[in-house]
Amino acid sequence: MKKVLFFLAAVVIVASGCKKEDPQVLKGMAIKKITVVGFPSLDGNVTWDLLSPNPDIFIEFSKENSPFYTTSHYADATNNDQYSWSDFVYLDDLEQSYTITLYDYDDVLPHDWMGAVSFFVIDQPTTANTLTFNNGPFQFIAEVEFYY
Ligand SMILES: [Ca+2]
Ligand SMILES: [Ca+2]
Repeated sequence: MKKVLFFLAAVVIVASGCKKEDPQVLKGMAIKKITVVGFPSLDGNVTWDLLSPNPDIFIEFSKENSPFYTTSHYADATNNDQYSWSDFVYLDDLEQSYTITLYDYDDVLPHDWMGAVSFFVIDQPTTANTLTFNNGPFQFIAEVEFYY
């Protein structure tokens, strides 16, 4: 009788093991931290603002063309410094492109567009912990985690 019970227990363990989801199927990428390391110092030929000339930078996440997350802004940013946001943002759509846009926060809307990078999660190297993106002078480093 003991042998039979052991056999049954072993069957149950094997069966429940088969129910586990395939760990190799990518579900998305979490951005844990973004650090802006460069941006255009001028808005064309003029400063970003009239009174406090340096830009007041923040980041907007959008999927296709729909924004879904916006960070706080740093006042009067300069290219001598780096600016980080430790906001967790989940990118869980593998079919659509995401865009990360840098803006200069303005009291009088619209905010000034400073640069943007678009990408698909599935095009990113899933073994990476940090990814570097750039588009012209706009450059940032993202701490990421892929989840399955
Ligand atoms: Ca401005
Ligand atoms: Ca300013």
